[in-house]
Amino acid sequence: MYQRVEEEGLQFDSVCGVPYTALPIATIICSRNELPMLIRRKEAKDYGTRRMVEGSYREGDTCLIIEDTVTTGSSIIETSEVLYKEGLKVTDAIVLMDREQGAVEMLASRGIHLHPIISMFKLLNVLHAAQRIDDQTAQSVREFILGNNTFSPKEENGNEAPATKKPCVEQKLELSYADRSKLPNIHPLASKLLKLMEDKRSNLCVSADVTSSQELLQLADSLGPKICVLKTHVDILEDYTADCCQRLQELAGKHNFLIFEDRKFADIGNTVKHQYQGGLYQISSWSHIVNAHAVPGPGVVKGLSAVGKSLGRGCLLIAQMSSQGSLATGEYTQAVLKMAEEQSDFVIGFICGSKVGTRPEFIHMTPGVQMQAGGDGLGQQYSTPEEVIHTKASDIIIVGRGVLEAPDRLKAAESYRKSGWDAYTKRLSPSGQ
Ligand code: S5P
Repeated sequence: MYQRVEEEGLQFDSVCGVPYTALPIATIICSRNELPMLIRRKEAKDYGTRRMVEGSYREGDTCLIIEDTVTTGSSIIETSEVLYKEGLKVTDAIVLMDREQGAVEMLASRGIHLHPIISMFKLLNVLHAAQRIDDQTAQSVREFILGNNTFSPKEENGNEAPATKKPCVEQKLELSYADRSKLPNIHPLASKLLKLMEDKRSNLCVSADVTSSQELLQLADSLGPKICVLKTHVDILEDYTADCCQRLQELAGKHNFLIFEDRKFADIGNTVKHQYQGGLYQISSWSHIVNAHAVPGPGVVKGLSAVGKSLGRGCLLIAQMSSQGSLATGEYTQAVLKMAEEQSDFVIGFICGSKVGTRPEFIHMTPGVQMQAGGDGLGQQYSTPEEVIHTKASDIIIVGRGVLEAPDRLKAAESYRKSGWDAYTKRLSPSGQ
């Protein structure tokens, strides 16, 4: 744990372990490294100074918190609040094990950067690979964790947050795109996307399903300022040339959006590697994001990652589909989440109908969006931007014909951008209004 403190170059004046389990850990760290240690009392002595924090400190000092495990982060918050009362500052906390049930986000919202040494999902993978736990146990723990990412006031060590703090701790926390872009374990491409979304105030991806290169480029140039992502189906262009994608990249730079080739890879690793890198389209050379079906198993992501990872590309896994009768539901969707967790160095999120995963590092993109709910007669099902972003808590709306078939595409894109953004700000506001 101290090695991590040094690697991160954390600046602090003293160290405090969260009582009680982390006290011996903090003691060893302080003793070995000759650091000043503070002890937070859980109850004031009924004699002597009645101080709640013991040790030598000055007002304005920064104190590093040490903890063994975190679930929601409420024990760290409780300790930091006692330290604040003494005039101390808390900016960082080191924890051995993050159970991934919301602590990183909860603490980030209070200005505390949590540095976990290991996470529950990583631990599960290690134990599972070493055959120390069976498939069923690993899966049921994963499901429990995914289904229990709430900000309950109770920590795993039994510590209850003080009664007065409960409403605050219980409140379901929503991180902004900007906050998520700064999360410590986020993929650089996901971070870039979340940041540009916040900067451009846009969670709109336009699906440029057009058949001429000129029209594609014209769309990219005119709608560029309104969008965070431009989604393409390059294989429907009737006049494709490499120059078209070169120019598309220039426009992505000019208007600060990402390109997402909606190729939906679905073959064995070795085949998708060729399909991604080579052939006529050489997708990996120009598309920031691609997507894949999980149906072939993890090899499909491995194959894509072998090509795209070193280029800084990212992949979305298709966890659900907007089309009627889709088979991507229930256990299949859960298995996709697991696959994403296991390859989060290349998977940046999901194509889905609603938020499916709890990790704020993952980006949820939802197709099948129009201003009015309904369908297209060929199985497509539409929800509104408000439903997708506010009710279903997805991050990005993908809109094709809603924009392409409008009499004024720019005006339509602006109204989708505004609806999507308004739904997001409503979701962020504490009252959800
Ligand atoms: O489940 C899905 C996944 C995708 S990527 N449903 C979808 O509709 N899509 C894509 O989103 C689809 O291929 C199309 O390019 C776009 C939706 O277009 P629209 O015209 O129906 O908005």
